Amino acid sequence: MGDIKVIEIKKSVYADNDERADLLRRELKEKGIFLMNLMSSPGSGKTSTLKQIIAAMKDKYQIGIMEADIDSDVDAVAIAETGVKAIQLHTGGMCHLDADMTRQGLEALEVDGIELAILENVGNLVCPAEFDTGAAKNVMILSVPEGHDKPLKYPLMFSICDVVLINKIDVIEHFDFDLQQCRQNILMRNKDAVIIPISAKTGEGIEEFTEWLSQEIENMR
Ligand SMILES: Nc1nc2c(ncn2[C@@H]2O[C@H](COP(=O)(O)OP(=O)(O)OP(=O)(O)O)[C@@H](O)[C@H]2O)c(=O)[nH]1
Ligand SMILES: [Mg+2]
Repeated sequence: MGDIKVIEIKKSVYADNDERADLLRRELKEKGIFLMNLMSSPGSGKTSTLKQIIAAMKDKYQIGIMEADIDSDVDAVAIAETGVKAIQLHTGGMCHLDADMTRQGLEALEVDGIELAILENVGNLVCPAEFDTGAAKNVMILSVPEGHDKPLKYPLMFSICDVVLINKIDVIEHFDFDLQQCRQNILMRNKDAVIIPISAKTGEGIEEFTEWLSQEIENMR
């Protein structure tokens, strides 16, 4: 597919990212646009989970997706196939997006009319956690093959996320993954975290998540 819009994001020059993120959050709220920031390690299932979320919610909300990557447009192509508005953001080698970069992405997405905008952040558990994008909610995915100890190793990411989706639950029997221990490790970092086991392959748990998301969208209005 050759008609995917690809935006080369310019590196931010602003030191006051937290203030710029708060400003963006306020502006989006006034416009009635709910921005969700989706983060995880590479390959844990962000794009696959987005496809499930889109299938469940696209009849109810106007959705726009920003796919951030260092290079390539494979994720934006995959999302565009679902029929929702999708653009690819290239970060020029940077491993995260901050509020100004997110604003550049939203402008390129042309968000007027969009009710739910989702940013698939660059895949890693470190840098994206350090920069507030201005999103209304942060959601992360931890997949079963990564192991239940990740909240111990990447504390900041788990502490800033409102929801932790434990993905690839369909293959749990093949891994030494202790779901109960994982829950405890997550709650140790963030006692308010909503934890939902899902499978982006079978669709298990997706409804529980989309119900949470719909409720948050309505709460913002
Ligand atoms: N068995 C199983 N495989 C899954 C599941 N979710 C994703 N996968 C597979 O995991 C691989 C990576 O999935 P993606 O959705 O591309 O992961 P991603 O987080 O978007 O990857 P990056 O954008 O590269 O960081 C693909 O081969 C998917 O088919 C799941 O719930 N169960
Ligand atoms: Mg992806």
